[in-house]
Amino acid sequence: MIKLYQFHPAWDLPNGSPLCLKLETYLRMVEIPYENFWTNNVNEAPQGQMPYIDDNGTILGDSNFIIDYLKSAYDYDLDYHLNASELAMLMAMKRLIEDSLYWVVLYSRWREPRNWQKTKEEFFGSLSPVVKPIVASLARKQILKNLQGQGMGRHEAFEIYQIGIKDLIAINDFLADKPYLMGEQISSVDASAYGLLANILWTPIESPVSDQARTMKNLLAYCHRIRDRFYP
Ligand SMILES: N[C@@H](CCC(=O)N[C@@H](CS)C(=O)NCC(=O)O)C(=O)O
Repeated sequence: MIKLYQFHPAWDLPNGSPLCLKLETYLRMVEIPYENFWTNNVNEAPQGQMPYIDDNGTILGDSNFIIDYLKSAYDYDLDYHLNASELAMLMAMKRLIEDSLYWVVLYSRWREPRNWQKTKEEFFGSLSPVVKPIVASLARKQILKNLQGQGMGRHEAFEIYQIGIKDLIAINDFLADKPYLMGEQISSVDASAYGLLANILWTPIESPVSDQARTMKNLLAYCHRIRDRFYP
């Protein structure tokens, strides 16, 4: 059985990491049996990031490479019903979620002082009072450095949230009144979307982006639909 390594669950979510939640949701969508191994030790991950899997000795990191591996190893393609142009659309939407909106969420959690206290408590609260501030501030420093490197962190807060709101509107408009992003049937981009949107909607991290998401009826219904179906 696949061993899924990911961070410990956070808030009321199966995972507070959007990409860990994405992969767990994907495994549920394709009904491949897996066992959760919760750990905060990124040093054991092949690329130093979560999630990663161990499938009978095949150890693999990066949610997208893992999904590609699962497709060939288990001969199950969630996107089989899509044509080339739909697959291109799916890819663009996935990149928007994982390579743009993801960084806005990271900023809201790790950079904003009011939210940082909540992030710190949730992610590092179980550490001893001596170790907690040191580990938390080292992790924060690294994430802020990544935000600078990626470029999102170089903007003013209001610009970052403008980017995030535009991304959300694009997802919401693309979804429109379809049950899933690519239509009637679930596809791999729904796992990406759920992983991030659940982390925007259902955590105590406040931002103009979470405020906006909570007003989007179709998007909310969509997230509830996925939660009810795959996390009954
Ligand atoms: N491209 C990777 C990105 C994984 C990623 O960014 N993981 C984050 C959590 S959502 C992480 O492990 N961060 C800790 C770190 O970078 O030290 C994927 O899709 O799995």
